[in-house]
Amino acid sequence: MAGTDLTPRPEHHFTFGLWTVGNRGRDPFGHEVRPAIDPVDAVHRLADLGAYGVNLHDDDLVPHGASASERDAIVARFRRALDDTGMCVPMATTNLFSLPVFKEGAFCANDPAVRRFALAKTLDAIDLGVELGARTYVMWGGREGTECDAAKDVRLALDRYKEAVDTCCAYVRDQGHDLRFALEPKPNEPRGDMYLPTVGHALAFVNELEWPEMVGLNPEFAHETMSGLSFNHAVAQCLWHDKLFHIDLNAQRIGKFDQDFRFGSEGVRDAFYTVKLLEDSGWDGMRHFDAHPYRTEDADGVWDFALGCMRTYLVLAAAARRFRTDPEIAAALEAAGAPQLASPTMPDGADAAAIASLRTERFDETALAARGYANERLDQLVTELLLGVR
Ligand code: GLT
Ligand code: MN
Ligand code: MN
Repeated sequence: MAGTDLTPRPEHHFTFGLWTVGNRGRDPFGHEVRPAIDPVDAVHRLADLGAYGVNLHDDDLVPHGASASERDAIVARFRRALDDTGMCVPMATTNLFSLPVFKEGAFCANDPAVRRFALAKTLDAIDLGVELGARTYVMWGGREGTECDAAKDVRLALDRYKEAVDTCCAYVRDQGHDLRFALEPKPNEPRGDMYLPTVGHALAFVNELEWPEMVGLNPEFAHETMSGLSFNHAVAQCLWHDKLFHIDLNAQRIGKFDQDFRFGSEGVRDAFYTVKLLEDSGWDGMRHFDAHPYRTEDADGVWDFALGCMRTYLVLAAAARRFRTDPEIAAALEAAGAPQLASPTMPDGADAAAIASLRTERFDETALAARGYANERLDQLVTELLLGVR
């Protein structure tokens, strides 16, 4: 909408993974098409574009197998880039999916030695994240799952998953770190079927943990959409449970591989309702983009991609503000009965008297059924809002 300021600024809390702008365009059928980006350059470029921070896997910054002195030199140089730009690292995570040793799983591998290796790698990565200031630690179980269901008992795998998360929590408590964990669900890819495939599965899993208050979710737009589910509903349920600890914004079409497209490039309605939800709820966390530039892009296209993610968020946030003030939308919401949902169904509670009174109440079923809810009008207004004519 003309007049809307679409300049990203640090106060918008936009963050990118080093692995997102650093994605080199490799896919299952083709090689890398872009050169590697130095993490220090990524920090500077993102800061210039108005981002607030960068997030990383252990191996994104410190190559696997680096010596302790190499690690310290790399971290010190990266730290200087953060200090020079004012950027921060709000979230860190572990790469438990690239190395061949994790081909059968990491926390849920059948071999206990692989599981112990995965846990040790994670504790090192937690130290790295905390050293860089991270307060959220994402756990995406990229290799936790199967193709051959005969090979792994799901109930035992979940026992081992719980054991790993509990151990990480115990370590963080013992160290006195100010760090919370965010589980990231995904239904499949790279495994045929993955554990904790959706937000609902992960929320239920959290309840079984030793310290459930330390563990929440990191839902990703693409991952819920792969299952054909509504991302904004998933995020809303996370908020309802007080479990939205982080969010991965990107774009995806139902029924395709994990596309990780630029935010809003597909599914713009769901993207709008997600932004509206985050803004209306006053969620004060990061707006993290876990997306990749198209494989068609050269180095310049990477920064077009990053700016595009942030601008689309700001466009949708502006649309959400107009939604709140548009009188025709307010009238349509009234006609839809949207405000009525805030009234309790049992205003006097659920004691015996209230239940007796419910059961003797007279309902005019015909009149109730005859009511129209004006959803067509409301939905068309949203369409026009998003198409920029309101
Ligand atoms: C990987 C994955 C993402 C996760 C990252 C965190 S790694 O890029 O595709 O969805 O969020 O581990
Ligand atoms: Mn993804
Ligand atoms: Mn993700």
